[in-house]
Amino acid sequence: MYTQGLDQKGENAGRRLDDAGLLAAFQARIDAEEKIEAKDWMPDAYRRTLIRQISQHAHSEIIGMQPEGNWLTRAPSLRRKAILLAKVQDEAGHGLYLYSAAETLGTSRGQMVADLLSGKAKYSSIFNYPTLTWADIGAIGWLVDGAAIMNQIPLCRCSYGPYARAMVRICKEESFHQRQGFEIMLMLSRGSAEQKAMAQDALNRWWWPSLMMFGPGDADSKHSAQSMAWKIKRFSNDELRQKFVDVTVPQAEFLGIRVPDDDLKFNAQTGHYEFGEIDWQEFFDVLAGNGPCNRQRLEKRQRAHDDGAWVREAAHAYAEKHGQRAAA
Ligand code: FAQ
Repeated sequence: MYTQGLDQKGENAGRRLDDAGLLAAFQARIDAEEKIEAKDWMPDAYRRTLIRQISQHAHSEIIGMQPEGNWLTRAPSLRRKAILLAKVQDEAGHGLYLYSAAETLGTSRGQMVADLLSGKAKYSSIFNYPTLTWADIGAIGWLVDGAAIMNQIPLCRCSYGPYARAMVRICKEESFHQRQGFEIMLMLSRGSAEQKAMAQDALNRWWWPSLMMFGPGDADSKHSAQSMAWKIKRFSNDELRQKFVDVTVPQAEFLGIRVPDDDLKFNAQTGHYEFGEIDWQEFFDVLAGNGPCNRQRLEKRQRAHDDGAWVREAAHAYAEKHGQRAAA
């Protein structure tokens, strides 16, 4: 019997139970592929890891609306505009599911947003790059959503139930996003010489940052070993990056555009593409807040948060009024 409800807020103090025994029972559940649910006992470090990862994932979805939102008014047709609007709204929905999943672990949305705005919590490096042309919207759908799916399909089997379940719907929507991005790239690459050049330029600028989305190489990934033992992560950063390259290079060939990597080659013996060295200095610079758009993204998020203060106040007042009525 597991100790449900013992540790709902992550406060292990005061328990007169054998930690080693609890930890062993917890790991046995993980090893048996049982889902851990919100009220189950869990080690504080497991809880903290999930809050970190899920909240950063939520922040990525929310900040990720900005580079695409930038093109809503400039989409080349009404059809494209409607599709892009739906996609950007999906990303907002993903952010909200994920904040809710993180809240089941005892944190609050207010705290998570405060950590984002203060710069304490990260969001995906990819969203610190600018969207300069319409082809960038195609490249984001194709590459960024493509990388997101590669990373997130295994998260549907994550050991923490609320996160795993949220990922199922998110992955379905991301698949639609990836298709719409690829379709934009297909139209451009079958279009005029200028359109094809635009598609190539977008691939040139988004390829390497997309590979960085998977995180540092395995040797530098400080959380991977523990997260894999807890079955939060099912594959390492490098394994997922390799899968992404293997799937995406033939797609670029189909589009007739060139992956910007002189070292890229197919190894018939391993069945995998070998690719060049990632510029890790660029990755760590972006993480440190020095990417092309870091400041702009956070400033815009802060402004939106300030502008929305009246909505939060009204929602609180409404909830309070109804709470009082229910109590009366
Ligand atoms: N950017 O030890 P690891 C999307 C940090 S959603 C920024 O390997 P971990 C949808 C990492 O947090 C995209 N930071 O860490 C969409 C840690 O720092 P910390 C987001 C990164 O957690 C599409 C440190 O480096 N997806 O695109 C990055 O085991 C289109 C050490 O790294 C998710 O969040 C990075 N790229 O593995 C929306 C998926 N990589 O926290 C709009 C869930 C690493 O100690 C438009 N997350 N870091 O300060 C994950 O799977 C994992 O958290 C990883 C990192 C794989 C991202």
